[in-house]
Amino acid sequence: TQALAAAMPANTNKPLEHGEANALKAPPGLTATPPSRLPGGSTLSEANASDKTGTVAAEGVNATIDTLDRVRVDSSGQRLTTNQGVPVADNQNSLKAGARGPVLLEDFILREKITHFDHERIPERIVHARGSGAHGFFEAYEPLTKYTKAAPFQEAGKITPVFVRFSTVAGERGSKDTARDVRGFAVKFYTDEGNWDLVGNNMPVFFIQDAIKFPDLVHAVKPEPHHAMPQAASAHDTFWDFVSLMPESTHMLMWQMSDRAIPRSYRMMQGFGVHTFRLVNEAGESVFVKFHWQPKLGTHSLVWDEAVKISGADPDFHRRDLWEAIDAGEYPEWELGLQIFSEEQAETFSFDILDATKIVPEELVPVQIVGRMVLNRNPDNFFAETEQVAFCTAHVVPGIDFTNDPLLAGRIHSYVDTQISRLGGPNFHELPINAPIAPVHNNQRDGMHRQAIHRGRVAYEPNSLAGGCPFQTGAAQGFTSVARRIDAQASSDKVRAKPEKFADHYTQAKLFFESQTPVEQAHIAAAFRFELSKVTVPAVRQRMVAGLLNASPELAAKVADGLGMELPAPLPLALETPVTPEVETSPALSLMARTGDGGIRSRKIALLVADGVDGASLATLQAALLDAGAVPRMVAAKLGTVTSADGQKLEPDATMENSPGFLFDALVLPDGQAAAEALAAVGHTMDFIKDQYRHCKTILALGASQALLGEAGIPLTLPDGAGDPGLILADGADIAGAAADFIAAVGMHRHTARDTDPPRV
Ligand code: HDE
Repeated sequence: TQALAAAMPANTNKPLEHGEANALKAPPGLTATPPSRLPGGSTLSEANASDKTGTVAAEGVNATIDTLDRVRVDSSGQRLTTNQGVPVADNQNSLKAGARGPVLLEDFILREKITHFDHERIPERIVHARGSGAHGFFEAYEPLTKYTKAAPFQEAGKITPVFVRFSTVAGERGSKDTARDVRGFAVKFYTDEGNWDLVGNNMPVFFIQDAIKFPDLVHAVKPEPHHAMPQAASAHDTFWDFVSLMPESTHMLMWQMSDRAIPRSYRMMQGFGVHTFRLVNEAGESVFVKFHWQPKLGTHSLVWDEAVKISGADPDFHRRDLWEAIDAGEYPEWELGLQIFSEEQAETFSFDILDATKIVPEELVPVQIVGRMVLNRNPDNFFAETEQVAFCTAHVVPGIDFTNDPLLAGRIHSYVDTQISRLGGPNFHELPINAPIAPVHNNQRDGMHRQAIHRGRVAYEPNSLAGGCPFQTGAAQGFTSVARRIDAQASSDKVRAKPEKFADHYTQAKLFFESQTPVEQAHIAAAFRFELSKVTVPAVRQRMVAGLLNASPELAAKVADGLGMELPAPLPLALETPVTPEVETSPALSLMARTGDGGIRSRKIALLVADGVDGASLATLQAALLDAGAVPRMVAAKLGTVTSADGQKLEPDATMENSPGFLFDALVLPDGQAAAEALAAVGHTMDFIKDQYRHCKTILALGASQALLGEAGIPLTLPDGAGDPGLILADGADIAGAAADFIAAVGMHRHTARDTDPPRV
């Protein structure tokens, strides 16, 4: 069984969660076949031997796991020992001078255990403290040798192992997942030319243009220093004080106030490298590049009221979602897109590509899809992997290079620096999760926690005593920086200054707002209203609205109205001549641009059950949902057997108390007169239905349970009197038809025509 379990990345106990079709089938013997997403049906390992161990993995084994095997510990069947390997006879009683006497200093077993415990914690990340990680692989679709010699892009089908960590930014390590915040999207590629870390976010721009402002930004958004509040929130005075004085933040604020800041799932958000980078080919020629990750499941978000409620009922909402999906073999996948452009092109743009508060609109440079990334294995140990992983923007490989973006420059310094205190010294690259699969040979020695045992007496270069090894490769093989003029605009004096185009703070903020659908715009306005309503100093609110006036008078007016204030005069502009942008709107900036294939795979659906529920129609619905890849859950007033009208014994998965309605993507109210009456008597049922309705989710009410909608005060028509496509009422006659309608409606994610401010229910 152990060998079988090790051979399968997914949890064998859970196959049915995602439908029979996805169940892991173990052929006779122990050669299990994990669900494979690789072309030709081969598994990762069969197609790709592990470079680190140099062996071809056994059939069905993920080669990227092998490298960590030497440090994996499984204690099943083992005796308990001290850290020195000494067997422990009694782990319950300390050594005492007599049963009621004092504990003895001699008790090395007690002291070792307590001492280790006393030092279990390491400092949390100064930002992005809360995160979740997973292993997987990147697969190139086509060789990109024309543009880059970077190892992952050299051949079609080439696989590079990755470890990815998603995070929130402001909250501490134990804070909630669904805060309004930017999400980190950090990818470590273990390439055969060394590690490449693409440390990105789920938004393509940033708050500031220069790294020198970063400590101020972070101090402003973190809990206020006198009372350490609020946790994981930007809705407080110091944040808005800072950003209202920092007009370059306006574009990023639009993104942060949009629904992108409350994703439905890590699996359903885009990722961006943010800065402009360079790709460099064998000939040393370089082009500019922007990196984009596009989720296969489409981009989907929560709504604010839902995010607030989830943070109470399940602070681990995103962590759980990622873990459960991978555990069940429902591997999240993203495609990597590149915007590639030349320096000459860049010079014609109305904005500066070195400015991280600007995007390159896709209308100017289309996104070219070059590969995909699949996350197919959960970590074995959160601390050893997700907590100790150390991403650094300085980790680039031959074929990838930096630009002069002044924000990037600070990052190239910061990440390595911060790991030295967070991970306790300069050898954090030796931690298993950080170690490259490419061999490491150099003359760096010693330091805290050194693990490598270097042989020989030579630790310098040049040398003759070790035959000149390890030797430098020269430009043909090794990393070389692209030789470019320091400043294309030819000013080479030392200055503390910025390029002129950096002073245009509003054109792209406007572009973003104008590119949103009306519902998204309404959510942005509501988010500004909510956040600024938490600000206690009216002058800060006024200054912020004065800044917004320069980006969108319409938005500023809405926000001012929402806050019950007069419109102030706009903030003065830093740039005298207005910029003429290349495009006025860019549809790709809307979350609606990429909603996925309309499928409902991995969506959690609640089926409310009580004694007397109609068993046959419930079973038909459940089967249809499983078939579509969804995760149906029977939810009841309390745990314990529920008996259907036809006498079947059902075991609910959850209760309305432990899993309230807003934790589910959609709701089924099954048929059965007695069940509907029993549910109507429970207040939780009403909350369940109201939240589903308010959050614009699909509700299917069958037969007798339709009465519950009336009892919960659900309007059956939209505000304009039209029918509500998210409310499906059906009698018991055509369950299969009702199931199909329901699945199609859930595939629309939300029914925003129901969305009013304030909400009707
Ligand atoms: Fe970071 N950032 N950052 N950042 N950042 C860190 O590194 C920093 C910025 C991002 O899952 C820290 O290991 C500076 C932009 C992610 O472990 C630290 C500046 C973007 C993660 C740091 C920025 C990011 C971090 C804290 C401005 C998107 C989490 C702990 C110049 C492109 C990685 C650590 C993980 C983490 C510094 C701005 C993304 C302190 C100085 C822009 C995803 O080194």
